[in-house]
Amino acid sequence: GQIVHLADYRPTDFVLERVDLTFELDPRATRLESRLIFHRREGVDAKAPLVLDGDELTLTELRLDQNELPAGQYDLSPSSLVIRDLPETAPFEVTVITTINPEENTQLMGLYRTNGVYCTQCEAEGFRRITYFPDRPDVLAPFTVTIIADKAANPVLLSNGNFLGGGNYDEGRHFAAWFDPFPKPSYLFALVAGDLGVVEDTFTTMSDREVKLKIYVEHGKEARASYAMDALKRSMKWDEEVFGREYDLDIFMIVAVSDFNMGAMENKGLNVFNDKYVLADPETATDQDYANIEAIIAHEYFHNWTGNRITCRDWFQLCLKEGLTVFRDHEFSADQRSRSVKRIAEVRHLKAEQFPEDSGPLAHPVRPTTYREINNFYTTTVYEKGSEVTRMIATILGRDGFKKGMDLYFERHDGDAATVEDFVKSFEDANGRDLSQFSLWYHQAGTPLVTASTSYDAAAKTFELSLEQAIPATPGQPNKQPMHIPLSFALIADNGSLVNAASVSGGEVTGDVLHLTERQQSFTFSGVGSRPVLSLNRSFSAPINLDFKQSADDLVQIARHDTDLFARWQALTDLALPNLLQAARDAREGKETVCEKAFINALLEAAADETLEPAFRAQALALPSENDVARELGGNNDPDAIHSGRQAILKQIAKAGAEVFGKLFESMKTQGTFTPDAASAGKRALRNSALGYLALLDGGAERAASAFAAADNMTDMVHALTVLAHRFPDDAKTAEALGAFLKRFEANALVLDKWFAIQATIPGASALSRVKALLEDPHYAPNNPNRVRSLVGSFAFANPTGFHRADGEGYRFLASQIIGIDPRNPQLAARILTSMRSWRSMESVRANHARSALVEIERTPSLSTDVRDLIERMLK
Ligand code: B3K
Ligand code: ZN
Repeated sequence: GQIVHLADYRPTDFVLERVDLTFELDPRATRLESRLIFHRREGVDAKAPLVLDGDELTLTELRLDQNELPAGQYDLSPSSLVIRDLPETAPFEVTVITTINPEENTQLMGLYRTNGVYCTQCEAEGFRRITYFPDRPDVLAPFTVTIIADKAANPVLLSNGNFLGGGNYDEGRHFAAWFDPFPKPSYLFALVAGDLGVVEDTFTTMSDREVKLKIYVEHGKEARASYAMDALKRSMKWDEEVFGREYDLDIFMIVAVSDFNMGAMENKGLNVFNDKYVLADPETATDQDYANIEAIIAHEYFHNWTGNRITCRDWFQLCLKEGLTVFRDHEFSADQRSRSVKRIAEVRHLKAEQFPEDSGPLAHPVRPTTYREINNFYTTTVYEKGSEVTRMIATILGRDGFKKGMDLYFERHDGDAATVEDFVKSFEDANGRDLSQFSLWYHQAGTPLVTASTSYDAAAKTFELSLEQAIPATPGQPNKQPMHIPLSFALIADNGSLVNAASVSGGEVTGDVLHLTERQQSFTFSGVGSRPVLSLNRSFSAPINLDFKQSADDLVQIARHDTDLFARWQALTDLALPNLLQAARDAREGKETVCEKAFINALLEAAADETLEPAFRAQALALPSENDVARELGGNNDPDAIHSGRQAILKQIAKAGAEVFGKLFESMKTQGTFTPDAASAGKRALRNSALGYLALLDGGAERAASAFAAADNMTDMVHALTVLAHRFPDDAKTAEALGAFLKRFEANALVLDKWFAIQATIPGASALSRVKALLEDPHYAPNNPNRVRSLVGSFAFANPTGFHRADGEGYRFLASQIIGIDPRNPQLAARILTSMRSWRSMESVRANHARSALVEIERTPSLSTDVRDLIERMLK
């Protein structure tokens, strides 16, 4: 694990012209003949050797222009193959024959086996585990791939591009050949072979070409792929309509596999998916599962242009494809569903995941400048903050300006391995606008803190807004420059209407956006007849922390009247937070807590407001989480106090709102056959949040148990089961329901994951013994990433009281799990370890236990680079 620096980037010495791969698949000894045609790049020293990357490969033959290479002409190390004395100018062909063992590949990087199916994962640096290759994203070439395999065991043979042909081979084997004409880097290579079922459809593109669509799943699961197919067709259409992007091959394939380290992978023409994000039906999938499938199918499809046609010059540019593609999938989901509700969910996720990363030891810029292990940079900062940065470009340039910039980017860089600078320059050139200050968003880590205060001058009819920005120090970046922060705003009058000021001075204002560019800046609105209420950072136009002390009355005014639903939700959240913080303090001191009436009334008013869509009301009722409260407290956190304080608040709301919740539970029942559309999902969400409150009242366990028994879809079932298990863990009804659920869904791995996750997140000190018992359950599968995440991951990320036990047992347990998982699957171990990223914000007893657990991991010999890199940064 050497540290890689952006500043050291230089192009390769040799240009790769084409790639021809022939695989002879065998579970334990797959043979690959790779033929690579190179030429020396102009101006490169005639003595420069060719350096190929490799990892855990057995080299069996090496030829140059079909002649065996003498031992003296190359050097082999565990991570490279270096070939010397190559032609000065003429193209040459290197033939590399290697043998690999897919069956023993537990890292799930490179070529591996999952349920008897061959499958690959190459991003970021997995192709070097398949063959020696210049395994970096700026080496692009067309690939021809021939796959030879036993026909009975592997009727399906897939790779990227268009199908060339196939047929019988020898001794029960057959073959298939694929050609991908679009030059691509090795990380986008894919191969799948096995016995799979398929769902087929077609899509006619904007220029009237018919594209074959195929989704491959395990036999018997075909019916569960129909929602994914529908989402795919909608994605293809949307990308044509909104971004003008047409699909380019004759066929687009998706394969769902059950062992996968992440969500999915955008390999050219052959996306490989974690089956969790493909398979769904009403009996087994929740509304959240449907929404995730829609978003991830879209995300991977959209990569065809943002990632594949235009790829990254080096891995420092990862946000170029990821941040942009997340932005595109967010916009897609917003168009398919409710835009405001989608925005609320995005911001909740951003604050829950990215904000803690950005304020802890793992903070890094959206475009980092160094890394030790690139796999550790597939972070929420690169993805979600990267998306927010793209969104701000759209906010600053407006819809048309953004479109012009995107069009220019596609036109200029199609076929390129590009950089963040190329991307920003396209927007600058298309709009004649300097975005250099704005670009600091890519380079400065840390969530900016904007402090706002206002004053109204009745005599002068002016309203003044004073703003100050500060960007906290982050690892390696002690001092920060002021950034360009676009703040959407509205002024709301007493009667609830929006006020237009006669003029604004003090800085740039475009439409409803204030451009904060100085460290301190005041905007003065003139011609304002009475004191308005300011709604600031509407739609979360900038990913910042806002310190703006508004009165409860002002927040209620926004919660009632803002035309931006996001801002209404934000106001309700801002009303809730002080109550939750006070409740946590009170709980710590053993005091009763009293929730403010103004907040409860505003919340219940929104809950009962039939002009508001149910999904919005459900979002309002889902108060800030325990982790949200911990983040607001900022340090010295005691999760037990946060939990009991929050429970006390919830109970007071439940009491005050019993009638409202009772009505909602009845009226929001969806009728007829299940449909996963957003409106129906919204009703279920609202009904289920009502149930959550009702379960806090007398007879709660019975209510939850009967809701569980009556549930006719997975959303309602999981929700009722969660309420039962989390509130009444020791009740006989809980044991009975968990048992019934297991019995009914035992054969369905994705539903079993839910069964594990619900139990892993039961709050309280008893959680750990429960989790340990579940590790011994015959249904636990330590080599299946989904299962490990659902048990160990849910416990560490989503069970604050259980995991952060004051005696440190939760941390010690996590350390032993990490140490156990790491040798088999470093990426999985590293991902789960990031649950410790905020350890310094715990109160001192817990923080000391956390440090010891991290040190225990650090002392383990032969840790993976993935885990070691995280541990070192977390302990620094
Ligand atoms: N590009 C992949 C992620 C690869 C992660 C490698 N450790 C999926 C995606 O973002 O679409
Ligand atoms: Zn992506």
